[in-house]
Amino acid sequence: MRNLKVPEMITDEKLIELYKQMWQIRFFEEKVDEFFAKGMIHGTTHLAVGQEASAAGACAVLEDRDKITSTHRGHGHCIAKGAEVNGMMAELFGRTTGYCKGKGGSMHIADVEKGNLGANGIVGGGIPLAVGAALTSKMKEEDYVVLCFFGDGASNEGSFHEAVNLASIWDLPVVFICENNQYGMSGPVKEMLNMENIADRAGAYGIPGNVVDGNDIIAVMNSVDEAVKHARGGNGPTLIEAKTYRWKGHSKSDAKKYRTREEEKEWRAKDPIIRLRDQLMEEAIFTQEDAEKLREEAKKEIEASVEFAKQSPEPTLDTLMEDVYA
Ligand SMILES: Cc1ncc(C[n+]2csc(CCOP(=O)(O)OP(=O)(O)O)c2C)c(N)n1
Ligand SMILES: [Mg+2]
Repeated sequence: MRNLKVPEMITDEKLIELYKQMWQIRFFEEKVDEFFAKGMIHGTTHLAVGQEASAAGACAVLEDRDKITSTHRGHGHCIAKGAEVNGMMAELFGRTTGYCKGKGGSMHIADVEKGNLGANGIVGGGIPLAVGAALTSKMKEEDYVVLCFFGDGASNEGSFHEAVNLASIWDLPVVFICENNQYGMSGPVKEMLNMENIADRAGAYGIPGNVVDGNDIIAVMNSVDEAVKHARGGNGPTLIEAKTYRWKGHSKSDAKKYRTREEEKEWRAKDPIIRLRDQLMEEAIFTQEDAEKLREEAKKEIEASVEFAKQSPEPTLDTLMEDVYA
């Protein structure tokens, strides 16, 4: 297809859908930010504004039967793996129509039917879970691949090293995708790692490693597609590092004193959504008008999810102990 080299299952229609999906993620996060500040969303939240391309691009090349594990910054992963935004927003608002009937919040959203094994409040916690799911796939011959999202900070957890090693020696069908957004809380990755690329850690475990521009959805798709094929073919895991940036603070009340406004500006200029828009316009896949319409549609859908959440009931006191223990 023209100048855009994309995996074979990615049609023009899919690219257009992905453009809209990235706006859904962006608007979802903006709304969460707004209602958190208004005191209508409780607990805590971690927003992935700026990181839309790694979530949408990586999930785009998966089959429905494939699975993902997510992180504390997981709203984008959820949406990209097919979650309903109404149920997600309702969960954040603590309403009974939410994914966990309003009792879990941001870091407990899972959607097993869609293959999303869940967000995780434990940094690095999803990595062994992904490897366990991949082991299940292999032992039961279920032919699904597991895509494991985690952050740069998580790559310094013991769980990462143990899990990647096991996946490697057992040739498990898992793709590790590290979203390197340059910080783990206030810790710059440059100070937390004595190497340029996290993907180079793949060498220590004898698996392929690949660095991609995490703000380029096309690059993410191509890299993940190759890794998924490698995994499905019985050749074991790959470690992909998607270099990106989180536009917002780590979580609530972050004054971002550990970085400069200039740096933020530089990364905002690399907006992954605008980048795809320009590519699709250049390739005449859609017009500026189409792009604007899709953006508006995404915005309306997210606004509707807020209305859905607000109109949904809160759990009653007598359900306090329900669904708490399995
Ligand atoms: C095991 C564990 N240690 C520490 C924390 C506190 N914590 C929450 S998020 C975070 C930073 C994680 O950084 P990274 O993996 O780069 O993900 P990002 O927040 O940048 O998406 C930390 C230290 C935690 N939740 N779990
Ligand atoms: Mg990080």
